Parts: sequence; C-alpha cells; structure tokens
Amino acid sequence: MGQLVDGVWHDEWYDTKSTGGAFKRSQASFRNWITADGSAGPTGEGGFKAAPDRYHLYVSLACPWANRALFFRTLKGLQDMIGVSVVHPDMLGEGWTFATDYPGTTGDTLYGLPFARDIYLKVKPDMSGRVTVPILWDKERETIVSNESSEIIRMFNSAFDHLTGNTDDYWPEPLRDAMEPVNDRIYDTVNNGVYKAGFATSQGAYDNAVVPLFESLDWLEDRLSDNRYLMGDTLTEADWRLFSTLVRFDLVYHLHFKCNRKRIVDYPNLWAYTRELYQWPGIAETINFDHIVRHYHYSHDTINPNRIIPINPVIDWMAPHGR
Ligand SMILES: N[C@@H](CCC(=O)N[C@@H](CS)C(=O)NCC(=O)O)C(=O)O
Repeated sequence: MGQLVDGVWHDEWYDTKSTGGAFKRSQASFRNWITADGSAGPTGEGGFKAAPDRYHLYVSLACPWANRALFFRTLKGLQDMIGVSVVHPDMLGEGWTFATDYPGTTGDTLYGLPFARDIYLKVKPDMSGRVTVPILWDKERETIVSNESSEIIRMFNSAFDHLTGNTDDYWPEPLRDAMEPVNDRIYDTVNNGVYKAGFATSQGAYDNAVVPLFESLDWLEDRLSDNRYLMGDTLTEADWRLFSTLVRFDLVYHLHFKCNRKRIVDYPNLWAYTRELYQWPGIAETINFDHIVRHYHYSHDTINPNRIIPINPVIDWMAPHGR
C-alpha cells in the first residue's frame, strides 16, 4: 500500500496520526462520465460517448467498490462491451499489481503494465494521490474516465441502454430523493464504516466507527422485515451498494476489521437478503471469496503482520433464501 507524490511512488501506510487514529478515505481523482451521446455528465468533461468495446474496467475482485462496478456490468448486460483486467489480490509495497501468479488474475490485458499505478501515470506522469480500483479506462482517448465506483454504477445503469436494449433501472427517478439518505448512511456507517473500524489506530476512532456500524445493521434488519428491498418492492442501486459489504462481512470484516458484535448470519432478514442477492443471475460469478479472504489478511500488515489466513466459517450461499 502506498501513494504517488508528484509521479513518484511512496510505500507508506495510511496516515492516521493527524486524525487521532481515524481512517479518512480520500476523494477519487477522475470524475468524468460516459453518457449516451458523449455530453458531459454531472462532473468532469464531456467526450466519453457510450460505445461497444471502447471502455475497460480495471478491478480487484477483493475490493467492494470494484465489485459493485462488476455487479452493474453484469446486471446491465455489458460483459461483451466492457472488458475487465483483474489485479493480484496482494496489495503490498508496490500497491495493486498486475502480477499473474495467482488464480483469477489476468494481468493488464490492454498494455501489459506491471502496476496499477502505471495506468494512472500513463494519464498524468506527475500524479499525486492514492492508486485505487476500480478504474474505468477509455481505450480511444487513452485516459481514465472515472475511478469513483458510485458514479461508474450510475453510468452503467443507463448510458449503454440504447446499445444493449437493457433498460433495467436501478436508480429510478421517483425513488432518488428517498434513496439518497439511505445511500449516505450506508456509505458512512457500513461500506466505509467497516474500513473506519478496521483501520482505526486508536480505541476512540474504532468505537466511533463500530458503534454506528451495528446501529445501522440493526436499522437495516428492521427495515427489511417489512420491505422486500431497501427501497420497497423495487431492487435499486442502494441494495447492490449494501450487498457488496454484506457479502464480505462474515469472512473478513467480522474478524480482520474487528466488526464482531454480530455476523450477518445472525440477522435473519439481512442474511436471507444477502443470499437472495448472491443468487441473483450472474452475480455469484463476480464474487471471488478466495481473492477477498486473501487480499485483506495478506495485505494489511499493520492489522495482520504474520499474514496468517484464517480458516473461516463455511457459508452456504446457495441455501434457499425464502424471500
Ligand atoms: N472512491 C473509490 C474508493 C475505491 C477504493 O478505495 N479502493 C481500494 C480497494 S478496496 C483501493 O484501491 N485502495 C488502495 C489505496 O487506497 O491505496 C470508489 O468507490 O471507487
């Protein structure tokens, strides 16, 4: 793990000294949007028109943010239009790498570069900042469209509809206003909450993350008792954003990130809901538990310095969910 400073790689852990032990996630640096006609999106510049085989996704199969981009690539039938390169699960001194000595990795299938940072440096040789996945790449302009997964899933949700004929809408207009605070709470206390708990280097920072995390899981358990999905009868992006964290919870966040008041299997509604989404057509193929378990336990040497991979519970993901 490290970051670029003026184009030079520095192998250093997240700085939590200046924040009283609290993990602060940095803002994504590329915020353009693919649109149906190439017009500019809500942020960034225009010129990224939806087209078959023009865009490419760099992902880690371990990463919950990258995984949600993969969910949407599948849900929206974009597999033939958008290629994927998969990084190595171990993120050590060089950051994400394109090493291929691990099952399920692909290397950089476009340029054969060794490190994910090289993709960023190709665009901005003096780049400063973290090198994160997912990266949505434009093969035509040879640049990064976006490295912000919440925006990538919105692009995938609609920009290619005229090309694929898939008009499934996970961000429906009538639900947007109500969805926003749900997404915000889930992002802050659950998706990012597990990281804040796990990367905390003081008791106070850990407590400030882990208590709201379990308050939110209780709130979600209750919400799902009389709602089929988070926003009612309609399956939305809010569900997929939550699912990406839930599917990792019992295998990595519970132990490795010390989010251990309860497991997801202890919540009847959340557990059935997690299984339902796991069993959604095409979704299981985007989830690689081996990369997930390996990445977290092997990469975070401040948390697990001996890199021992735990035995972990055996989870029956295909058990009937009854929902
Ligand atoms: N805002 C980004 C966050 C992505 C992110 O933090 N990805 C992690 C992997 S799970 C990463 O690449 N971290 C490397 C680092 O921070 O150095 C998004 O949602 O797309």
